[in-house]
Amino acid sequence: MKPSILVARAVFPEVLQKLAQHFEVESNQSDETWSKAQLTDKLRDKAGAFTTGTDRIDAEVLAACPQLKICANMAVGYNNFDIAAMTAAGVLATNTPDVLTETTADFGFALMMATARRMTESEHYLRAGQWTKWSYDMFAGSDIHGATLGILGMGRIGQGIAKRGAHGFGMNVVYHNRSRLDAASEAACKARYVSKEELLKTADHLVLVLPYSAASHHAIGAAELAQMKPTATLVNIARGGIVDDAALAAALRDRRIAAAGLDVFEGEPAVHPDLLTVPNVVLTPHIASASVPTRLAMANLAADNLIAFFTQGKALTPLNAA
Ligand code: 8YV
Repeated sequence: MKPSILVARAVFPEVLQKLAQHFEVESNQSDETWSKAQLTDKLRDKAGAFTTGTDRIDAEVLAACPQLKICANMAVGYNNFDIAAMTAAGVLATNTPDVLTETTADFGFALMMATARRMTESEHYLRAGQWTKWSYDMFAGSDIHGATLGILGMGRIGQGIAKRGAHGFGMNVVYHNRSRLDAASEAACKARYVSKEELLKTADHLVLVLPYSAASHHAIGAAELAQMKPTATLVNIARGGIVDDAALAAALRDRRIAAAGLDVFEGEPAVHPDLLTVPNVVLTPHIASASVPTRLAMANLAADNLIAFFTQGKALTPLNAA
């Protein structure tokens, strides 16, 4: 008998077909939003799960699902998983590294440019019929080329953004990370390691690409925003909760920094109401990895993790040693 799995969210039909060759699949192609109790109920008799960042797997869920052996996340980030609880329960966790690096770095760079050059703010103005004449300072923003690019979190995506900035736009790249990169990686990115304080003080454009954890909760709050240049921009493509969104909205309103670009939010899909009222912020709905080829590659890697685990006893990109 084929093992039974749950695909918790809608996914590409071809990926579902591939999974159906190996598993009894219960899927959610209508993409209903399940409560934790509903998710737990659906997982109760399953050996595997195909999850996304919106599906929380913690000790409570695991306790109700003793047959569960693996959860394959279609995301590189995995803060929806309680890895310690999964390891304790003998449940393997996998994610989708590498396949989304370049696409997400492209988006981070695009969001930084849109933020610095006030693209959505000016589009709203045009659409509202307010554009009646040219003026010397209309939507004048800040430059990208030659500016100082600050990166907080220098993993694969951070390095991708650094390379775009250093090699494509002649930016001066500084970064801060839990651990310093080796010399060869720093040279490839033309990036200089600095303290968090120096990063905040010197960046013209600060991009956040660090994973969410208790340690990175509100890594950018009122105190950090106060250290940034009043002309600086801030981009968050990492996770909601890394920025204190209320503090950011206040800083944007008072022009304590120039602008922000946000793809992720605390408590998303809800967005802090104050962010919706300030003009100097570009807002996108968590789409940094959303190119068609990349989303397909992510879905295939999550599916291939399930297939490899059940057919060869070994997943491709494991996160724990369950
Ligand atoms: C996903 C992401 O779209 O990979 C990640 O960590 O944030 C995004 O690429 C999202 O998490 C859906 O699972």
